[in-house]
Amino acid sequence: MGEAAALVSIAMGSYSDMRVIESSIKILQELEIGYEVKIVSAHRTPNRLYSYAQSAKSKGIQVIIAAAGGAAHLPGMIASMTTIPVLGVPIDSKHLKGIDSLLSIVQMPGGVPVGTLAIGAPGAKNAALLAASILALNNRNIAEKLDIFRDRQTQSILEEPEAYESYQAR
Ligand code: RP5
Repeated sequence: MGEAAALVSIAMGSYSDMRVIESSIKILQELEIGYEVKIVSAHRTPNRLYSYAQSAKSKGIQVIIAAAGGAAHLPGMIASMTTIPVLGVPIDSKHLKGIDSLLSIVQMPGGVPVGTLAIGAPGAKNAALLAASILALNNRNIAEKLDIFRDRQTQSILEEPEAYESYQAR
């Protein structure tokens, strides 16, 4: 997916996580960063998990976004098998509203880090932006696009509430 070679790989535990991961994809597309999306379930497809994590580096992947819900062991398991930075997105699960996912992902014992983002769509959006920041350290093109994104975002926050009506009508 994406025109360019994938630098970011998104792994999600289930196709049902796609509604959250759309927020990552939107940002990666806007910044024109090559990406791939895979469904990798730590407990339902363990063999796929192993080959996914162990082959990521040789495929040229530089950042992994891993989204999972419930007893969300996917990001930690991926991180255990690669030194590529892993950004964990806790899915806003049905019964515990993502608190389960958040605690499962964020509480990694010292030694194998997972950079954990917020629960749900805001976390997915920020995971993509953080991936872009990491890539931007060695990629001027991405750095410029990220600066433009930030400038536009700043411009979209108007000082006077009344100004929003005319701004939104543009
Ligand atoms: C996790 O279980 C997935 O990441 C998903 O968030 C959750 C529920 O999966 P489904 O029952 O929708 O397949 O593995």
